[in-house]
Amino acid sequence: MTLRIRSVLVLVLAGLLSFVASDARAAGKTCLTGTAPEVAGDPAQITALRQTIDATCDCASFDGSAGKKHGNYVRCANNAILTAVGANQLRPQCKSTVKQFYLDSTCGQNPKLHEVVCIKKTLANGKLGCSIKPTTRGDGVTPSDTCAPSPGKLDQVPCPGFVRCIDAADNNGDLRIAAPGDTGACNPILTPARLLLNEVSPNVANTHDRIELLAVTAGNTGGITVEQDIASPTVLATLPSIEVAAGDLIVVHLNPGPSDATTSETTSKDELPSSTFAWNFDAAWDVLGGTTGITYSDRVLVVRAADGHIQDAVPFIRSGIGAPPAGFVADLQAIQAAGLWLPASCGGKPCSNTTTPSATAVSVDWAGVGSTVTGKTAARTSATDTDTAADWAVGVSTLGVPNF
Ligand SMILES: [Ca+2]
Ligand SMILES: [Ca+2]
Ligand SMILES: [Ca+2]
Repeated sequence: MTLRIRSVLVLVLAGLLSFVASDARAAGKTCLTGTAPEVAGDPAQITALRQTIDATCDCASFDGSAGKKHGNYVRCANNAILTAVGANQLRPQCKSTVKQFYLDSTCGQNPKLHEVVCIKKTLANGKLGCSIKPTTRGDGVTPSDTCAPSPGKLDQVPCPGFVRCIDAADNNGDLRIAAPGDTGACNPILTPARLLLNEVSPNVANTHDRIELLAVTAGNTGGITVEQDIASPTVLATLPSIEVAAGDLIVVHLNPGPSDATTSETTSKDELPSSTFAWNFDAAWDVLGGTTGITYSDRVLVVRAADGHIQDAVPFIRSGIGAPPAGFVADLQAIQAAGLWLPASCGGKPCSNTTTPSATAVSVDWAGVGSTVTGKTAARTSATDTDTAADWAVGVSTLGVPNF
């Protein structure tokens, strides 16, 4: 009798638990969907996390060897996901959504199988899917047709050049792979532009600071960020998708003000003309940055590619305010160690306030810049980028036009 009551209790409890569990699963489906107000923050949080993961877990370095297998890649991504959740930078409901981006990747897969991103469309219902499929057998040469279409039933398209399903198949950029927003075709492969920091106005009143970037190669700017500091970076701006030509200038308007446009130019340099928006430049791409300005002290500014690699880094100091703080010195040492700034050391030692030359002496001094949008700026003075302080000087603003 007692045993029977216990069994009933166990059954009831099990039922309750499974009810709670299915309820939790339902909550788990609300990432990017649903009407809860916090859902609106998901895309920005996921985008920021993807950049962190790309910078931390370099797909190309997971070559399928011991410790560098697909599982290691997914674990690397998942660690970053859990860290973000712990820091309230990702809602727990989004954990599995983001993890799936990295599960569905070629990173670390067996190199003999020549895996590829494969988009699948079921013709009967138009449903889209995407997975990673081998293009050869284990001998590395015999073709495998697992991503071939099945006439009348299945459209399948391989997307060579992509390492993740989400990058290849999410055509409308809503972070989900689904019809009708997505088509079942591979996204075009965009060549990223390479940008240099070209001119900076870091001390404009009301933090309407300006950063001019120079495209040294043609390509797309989508996802390129401008950041302040290395060890604990602040993202000042994330560039929209613009097809730029070599030599094009981009002016980033931080904390946009009363005479700035309210959107960025993406189709032409005079899309939002200065006749309407007085602070725009008709010969440059005007792009809106975030609401945080540059801290006008001793700071490293960085241009970071969408894949996480630093394209350009420049250490700026403001002479007259004393020796640089430890955070600046460490950031300077980091870009020197990465080969992004010269000299590589100060007399053979990491540059500091006590070395010869000092951390200050190898950095660009931006003291003397103006406090209006037309005031003096720090700018490159030569077309040759030597990654040294000698490339820069403070002078009359040439924002929106070539420096020399
Ligand atoms: Ca989509
Ligand atoms: Ca413009
Ligand atoms: Ca300029």
